Amino acid sequence: MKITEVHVYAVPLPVVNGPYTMANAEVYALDSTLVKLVTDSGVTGWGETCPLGATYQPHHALGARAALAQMANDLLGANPLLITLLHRQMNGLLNGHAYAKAAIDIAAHDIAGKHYGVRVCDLLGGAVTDKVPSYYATGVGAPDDIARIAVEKKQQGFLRLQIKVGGCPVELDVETVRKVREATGPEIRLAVDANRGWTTRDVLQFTRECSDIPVILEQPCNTIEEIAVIRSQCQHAIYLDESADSINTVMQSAARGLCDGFGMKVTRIGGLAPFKTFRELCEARSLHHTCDDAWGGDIIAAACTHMGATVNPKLLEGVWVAAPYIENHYCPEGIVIEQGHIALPQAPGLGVVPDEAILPEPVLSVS
Ligand code: 0XW
Ligand code: MG
Repeated sequence: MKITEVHVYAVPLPVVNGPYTMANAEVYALDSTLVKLVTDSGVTGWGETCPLGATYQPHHALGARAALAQMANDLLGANPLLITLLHRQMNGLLNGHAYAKAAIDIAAHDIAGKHYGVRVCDLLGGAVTDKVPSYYATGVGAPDDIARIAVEKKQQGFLRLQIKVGGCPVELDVETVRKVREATGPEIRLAVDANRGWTTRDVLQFTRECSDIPVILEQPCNTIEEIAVIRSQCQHAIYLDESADSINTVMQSAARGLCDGFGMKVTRIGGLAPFKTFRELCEARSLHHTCDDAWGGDIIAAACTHMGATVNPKLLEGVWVAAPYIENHYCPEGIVIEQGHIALPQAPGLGVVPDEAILPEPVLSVS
């Protein structure tokens, strides 16, 4: 099988009831990149990458499309079924830019599933469930507002909540987390995500003042080095997110005992094939993790859901998708969250297909 066409689309994703607020950013709309691969067998596959603005990570939409433009011509003729060779070819064409290569990887998995007549989760080793647990991430906000949202999400069936903190005095964060815990009770698992926004001093103050509340601290500080400094003084489990930007970093962090898990994104690590390696490493060291992405529509949501379905339930922290923040899905049978869970698509491949009639013209097409 050979890739005969590569098409790249820029798809705007306005945030419903925006902005989406984090310690270091407020976003009102995202700029997603969709990739369509056409093969000589007639099978097509779709991928997506959608950085969360230009500051969440060293990724941005124009960079993704520039990286794809850099590789596209040379990917013509490649066999998308041979995913390891495809990654090596991409790495030989462009150093880094894993978040862009991930869109090709996801489209290749979509093609392989359709070609073999199996779901992407089956290609990834097999699903343990057809109802994949999701979780909801609040924004940063006033303590009473966030507590109210937390109660709403508990009533909607979410069993895990991620409370955004940072970008404000840590005393306010303490008040927010305390009010959320009082409002939602012990049955809701809580992660507190500072998105790199806390200092080591903030972490030490939070962990002291909230030592009675069993939350996960996700990416509390900007760097792994800062987290290493406070790790032994922190009463709470720590997950790395933004800092876990490669398999190598994951291996080093696990070996140094720097974390108890990860908030991991499919595109940041380079796609579903590298994420499978990450999943195996976490299983070898019993490290909990999510299967998320920064943002994106139904294609990336389906990719995260397929991967999430294959993770050992003992270790899966949930699959975050942007669906609750997206009004116009570009896949008619899009990914939706019901009672805190996502129904695993059952059709071969990703199981979702964009309606090309509502997509804009491609910004790049090579054949
Ligand atoms: C909650 N997420 C998975 C979605 C947003 O992109 C941020 C991210 C996180 O955990 O940082
Ligand atoms: Mg995070």
